[in-house]
This record gives sequence, structure tokens and C-alpha cells, in this order.
Amino acid sequence: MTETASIRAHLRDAALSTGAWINLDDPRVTHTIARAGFDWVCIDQQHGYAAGADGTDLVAAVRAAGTPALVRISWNRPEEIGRVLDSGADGVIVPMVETAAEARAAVAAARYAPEGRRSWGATRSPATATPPDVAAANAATACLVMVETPAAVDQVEEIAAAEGVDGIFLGPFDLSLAYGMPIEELIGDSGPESPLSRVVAACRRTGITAGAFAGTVDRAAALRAHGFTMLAVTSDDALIAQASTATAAEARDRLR
Ligand code: 3PY
Ligand code: MG
Repeated sequence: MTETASIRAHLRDAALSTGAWINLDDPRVTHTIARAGFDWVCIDQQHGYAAGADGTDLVAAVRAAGTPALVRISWNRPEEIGRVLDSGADGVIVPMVETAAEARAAVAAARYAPEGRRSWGATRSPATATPPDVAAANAATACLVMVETPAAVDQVEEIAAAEGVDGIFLGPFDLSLAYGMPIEELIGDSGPESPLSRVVAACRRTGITAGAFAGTVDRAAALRAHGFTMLAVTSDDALIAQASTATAAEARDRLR
């Protein structure tokens, strides 16, 4: 994305948006990945090592690279949404949302009045040391809600229509676990009545972003074929594992 566009505008307009997921809690690793050319980087505070910790340094490491920082919070709680946005995050990904009311609550926590009821505080980020330009902050701050349970799929049209939601972010792992099927089977089902087709259709109907966690480029390609346009294609720990395995093998082969 261009450095001047907000993540919210980018997600609204982008035909394709690719990002990296941060599971580790090392700002130096995070910064290296944020410089790699992804459209955004998402810090995982639900399952990553930064869960339960202060993510301010990780957010700063992403933003210092000129890349938008998203944070997947641990649960749909307004205090958590407020805290990560205070830290300078450009947006939140809210897990396990199952109803339009829950989606509206997440949006309210992410936007200042009159659009929401986000509270302001100056302590966590130098970028927020003075009271915010409310309209600009609201216009720039993204709020995506995760659909990752059968109950959420059943309500996906209402969730996608919730005022102020910028996108639905599919959690294919949790959804496949809940359906009791392998993830590749869930992603491979592209019939018009399939859960993933229903999620994409709901997003298209209301003009919001259809995003998904993929974890690999192969899985991202399959999700893209469904119509998802915002994809978390890899993660910091996977990148380190892949590069170190490949380099160890190459060194063995070429230097022998
Ligand atoms: C899921 O696939 O359930 C996720 O939440 C991805 O992190
Ligand atoms: Mg999940």
C-alpha cells in the first residue's frame, strides 16, 4: 500500500492485500518482517507469544518500517481494543465474533464519539501525546471481525452489514475444527452454499473486505480463488523456520 493511505482506505480499495502474521515477541524480528514489502503486519495477541503482554514495542517496530500495524486481540473486549489502538495500532482484528451486536460492540470500541465510545489516553504512544483529530482517527482506524465458528457463518450476512465494520477476517483453522473437518477440505469446498462462499458473498454484498488467515502462500491462493482479497500469507516463525531449513540444506549441498 502507499505510505499516505490509511489502512482503512487501503482495505476498502485494494483488489489484493497481503500481510504477515507476528507470533514471536521480538521487535527486531517484527521490524525486519515489516520492512519486507507486505501491505500490513498483524501482531497476534490471542495465540502469539505477545499474548497477554504489552504489544507497544511490536506495534512501534511495524510502524517504524512505514507499514500499517494490525493487532489481533485476544477477545472482543473494549479495554483491549482501546489499549492496542492507544499503542498506535492502525486497526484491530477481533476474534470469535458471532453476532452483529458483537461486531457493533467491537466497532464502538475502535472509534471515538460520535461513531463509537473509544476512550483517549496519552500515555502509551508518542504518536498520541495530544488529543486526537477524532474524524481523522475514526476514518483511518480499521476494525475487522473474525468469523470462525458455525454460529458466525449462520449470522454472516448480519455481521457483514454491521455499521462501521471494515471487513470479515476468516479463521479457517477454528472453523474447520468446529465443523470437524480438515482445513484443506473446508477451503477446498467452493460450492455456492459452502461456508467460505457464503462469507465472501456477504462481504461483497455490503462492500466490505473479505480477509482470511492463510499461513502459507498455497493456502492463500486457494482462499483467493474463493474471492478473499486480504490474506495473511505467512508468519514470522514460519519464515525463520523455512529460511533456516532451506539455507542449511543449500549449504550442505553446495559446499560439500
Ligand atoms: C484461525 O484460523 O482460526 C485463526 O484464528 C488464524 O489465526
Ligand atoms: Mg482462530
